[in-house]
Amino acid sequence: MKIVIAIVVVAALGAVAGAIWVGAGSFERTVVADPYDSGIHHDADRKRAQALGWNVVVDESSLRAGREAALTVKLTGKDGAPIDDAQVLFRVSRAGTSRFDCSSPATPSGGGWYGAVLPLTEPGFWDLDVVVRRGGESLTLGRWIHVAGEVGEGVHCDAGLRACAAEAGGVRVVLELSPRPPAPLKEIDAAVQLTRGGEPVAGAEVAVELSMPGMFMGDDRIPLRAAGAGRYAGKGALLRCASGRRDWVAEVVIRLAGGGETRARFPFLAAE
Ligand SMILES: [Cu+2]
Repeated sequence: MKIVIAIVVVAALGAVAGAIWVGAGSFERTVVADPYDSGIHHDADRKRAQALGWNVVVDESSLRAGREAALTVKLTGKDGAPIDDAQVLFRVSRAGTSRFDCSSPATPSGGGWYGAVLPLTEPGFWDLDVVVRRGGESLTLGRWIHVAGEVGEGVHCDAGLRACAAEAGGVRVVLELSPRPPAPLKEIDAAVQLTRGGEPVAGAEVAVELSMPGMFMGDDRIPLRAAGAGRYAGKGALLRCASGRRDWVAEVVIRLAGGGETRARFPFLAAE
């Protein structure tokens, strides 16, 4: 009797798995075949961009759903040299609806980076058109982008598990640590996004200080380097606590270009 039930269960699971697979497959086809009006144009532009050596890379690591989502791309030319003198426009939309259509001119921030703040209000896949104008050329480069869920906020956000945001001196600070959670004696990647009123904060000096509340763990400081569009990133390492404690605080220390220092504290739990 038990064997019969097991066979039925396996068969049922098989049917479910099949349904999911078929569903995912047909979704993929629909999207790829979707003949949205500029599709043919895109293909010609893609070839022209290849001939020119132009390339657009979207920085998805800091992309979070929200009314003021910071979207940044890097534009490069032949041999990967950054292009800073282009006019760039972002156009975003979602498949099958015009409800989310929006466009915005992007602002250059050096090193080939261009950024704009757009309402990417829902997590998931979006279509991005990057319209690049430069020296008589005007090309539209299409990209699929994945927008992650909203950043957590407040004292209960564990920065070891997700991106967390805090306000510090009028600046919105988003911290991301990886791996998740950070492990002692292993390399740790820290990335910080700074915005003020939705605008990226450039030219700041940023570092992440790792400490344990009420316990001196030595100076553990990760200096971050500017990565364009208000983003700062760097690598460091987490120490191991001899007492076995795992509760750390990552404190983002920001020295603003106009002077003045501000700090934001992000508690997190390290891996065992
Ligand atoms: Cu300790």
